[in-house]
Amino acid sequence: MASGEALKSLLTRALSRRTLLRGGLGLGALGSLAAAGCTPLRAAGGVVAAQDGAHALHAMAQGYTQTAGILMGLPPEAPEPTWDATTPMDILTAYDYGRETKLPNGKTLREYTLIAEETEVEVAKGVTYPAWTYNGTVPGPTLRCAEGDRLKVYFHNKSRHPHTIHFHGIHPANMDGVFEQVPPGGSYVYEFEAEPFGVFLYHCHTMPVKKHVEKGLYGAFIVDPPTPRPPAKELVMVMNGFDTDVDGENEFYTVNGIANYFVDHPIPLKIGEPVRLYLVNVLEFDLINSFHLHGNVFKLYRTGTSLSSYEVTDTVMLCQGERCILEFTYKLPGKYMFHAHQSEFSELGWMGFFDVKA
Ligand SMILES: [Cu+2]
Repeated sequence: MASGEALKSLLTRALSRRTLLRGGLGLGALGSLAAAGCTPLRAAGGVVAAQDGAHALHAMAQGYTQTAGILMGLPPEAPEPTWDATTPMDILTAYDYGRETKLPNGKTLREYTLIAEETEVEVAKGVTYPAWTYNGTVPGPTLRCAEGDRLKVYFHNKSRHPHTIHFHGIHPANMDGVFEQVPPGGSYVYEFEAEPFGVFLYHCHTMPVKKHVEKGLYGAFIVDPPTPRPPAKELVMVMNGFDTDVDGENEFYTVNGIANYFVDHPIPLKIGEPVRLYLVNVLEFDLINSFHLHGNVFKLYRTGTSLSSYEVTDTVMLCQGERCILEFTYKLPGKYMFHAHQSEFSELGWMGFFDVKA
């Protein structure tokens, strides 16, 4: 039988472990925390991060912290961010192709700068939200390139929390934005070859991921096929939501960041004009989202990874993180609605119009 003292010690240990685990601090992280102590974090490139205690603890609490490759400050060779879209209408047609140069092997190098910041954004008429953003908007820049391009993404964290960038698509494990948590003031350079072609997304992968995504750290990532798709009017819609009263549910549902924006500002289209819509779902909290087109049907290319395989429908349902390309053409003039086919979402802002004219 355990003595009173032994039992007390056991209970204390169990309790502190549970408390730590509840805070997200796993046993593996405890090891790295002890190893890191209060000394500056070191990486292959030398002393890089003298974090203050609270932020170091926060980063370690993610459980995945590795510091290799993390720099302090933005590397001087990083290009100036060029993303200047502000409204959902801007985001519909804005692409960030990065700084383009040729490598000695003839391949294209594209260099992008993404900066995580805390930004107050408008999410509905008269409603602002304290978001976490890449380059100041929710969604962040639509990064665009072609299959086979070499990409270098300079990520700098100007916020008070650790963040990363996790890209969907093929790349090495240390470019995946999971293990290398970038502390406040830190930077990381993601470098990989863009493949395969399709419509992807990027988002922060710091735990709790639910929080870091819901706060606004995401954007569309389009990889064009080596032979470009046929000409069309191209649009990008990122479907999301905002939990403005912090109750773990969305109060507003949007495309490109502001509820009902495309009700007030219908998207102009022309009769007979081919339209290609890159659709990304990053909605947090709700398991699915959808897109329904009125007065028409579309070709649905799931994930955009095939040029020939599609289905023809008028509604597509996407889980969080799923993407697709829709192609359609209007034959007749008029105002046509598009919206989530979850009526609740559409009533809370996920609705808009195409205004089709001759
Ligand atoms: Cu984050």
